[in-house]
Amino acid sequence: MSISFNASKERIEQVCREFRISGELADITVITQGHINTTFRVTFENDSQQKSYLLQRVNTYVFKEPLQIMSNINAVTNHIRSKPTNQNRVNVHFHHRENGDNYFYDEDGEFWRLSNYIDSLSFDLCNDLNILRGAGYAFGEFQSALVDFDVSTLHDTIPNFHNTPKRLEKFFASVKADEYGRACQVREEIEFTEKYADIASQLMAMKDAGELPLRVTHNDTKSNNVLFDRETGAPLTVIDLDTVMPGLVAFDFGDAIRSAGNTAAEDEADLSLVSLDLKKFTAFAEGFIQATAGYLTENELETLPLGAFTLTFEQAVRFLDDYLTGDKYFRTEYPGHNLVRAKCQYVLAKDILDKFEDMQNIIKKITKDVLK
Ligand code: GN1
Ligand code: MG
Repeated sequence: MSISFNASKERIEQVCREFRISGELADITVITQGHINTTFRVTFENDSQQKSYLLQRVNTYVFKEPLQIMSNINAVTNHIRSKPTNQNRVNVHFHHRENGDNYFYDEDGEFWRLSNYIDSLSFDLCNDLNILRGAGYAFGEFQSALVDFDVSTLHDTIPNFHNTPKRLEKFFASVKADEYGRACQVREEIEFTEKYADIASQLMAMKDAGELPLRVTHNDTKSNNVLFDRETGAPLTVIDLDTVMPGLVAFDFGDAIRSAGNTAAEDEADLSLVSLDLKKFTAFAEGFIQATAGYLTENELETLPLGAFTLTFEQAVRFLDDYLTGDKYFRTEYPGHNLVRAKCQYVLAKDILDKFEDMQNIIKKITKDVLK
């Protein structure tokens, strides 16, 4: 049983007991996916029967109001549960403590929560087009289930999360301050950012002009945030609802393409391997549009490719900003990791731009086929 992420076995056990988990602690495994929260699979044994749970320490540097994220998640998942759904669906539910809270602050002020563990498959990088279609469908279905949810009741847990112009403003301030003396290493990336800042700001401009509706969006639609059935490959549920907030459809579609449409990993160091795979793009878009076409506006459908560029570009800027400001936001595995991530995302953003027309034609064709 090896534990890193500086949480002791004793602390982990103490927290689980707070959530009224009984039995003998049999195993703790760190789940390394995710760059923000710290996640463990904890297994307890009762009468020779093992049962696992998912334990998370929420990063309160990123999520300043963890109670607000719990409240958003509760509201949204209750709404989804009230809807008719396919038989495959599995729900994430948080355990309560004796006092009724579904969270626990330990004596160091760390915020913990515990949920059921779903035995399933998830993919950081996937070449199976059926799985990608399923991922598109799952994220689309998530959004359609919330189409009648009152957006204004959600807490804005990370204000301006996908406000690209705001992200750019902060980035250029970091370049100017150059606190760690790293800006000289990334002149090319800074220039690229300056050059495409306007295109990447178009989505927000359309939102501000009332041309795109605010909806309930997931906002962190990485491919590994969909769980699949181990046997059938059917999507089971969408996870990681911490960033559920009011947003644009293009955010969810775009961030998913950034992640699932890449021919390589998010942090691939060999940039010659990084590109947008139009087959993956098509598969994801087919699933997504099938689940949403009934209500998406023409503008929304039209801005899906722009979402793919904008979210990839924004992510490049966020990784590079974190590199320039001392790697405080995203967890890194080695020095310079955020720089490697940023370069990969810049190359992908450029390739997405080069394939813009192809993407537009694909979306048009899928929309026509689905709506027919
Ligand atoms: C973070 O925690 P994780 O890995 O699901 C980040 C996303 C980024 C992503 C990049 C709250 O998500 O916005 O797109 O890393 N989450 C937050 O891999 O900032
Ligand atoms: Mg996340």
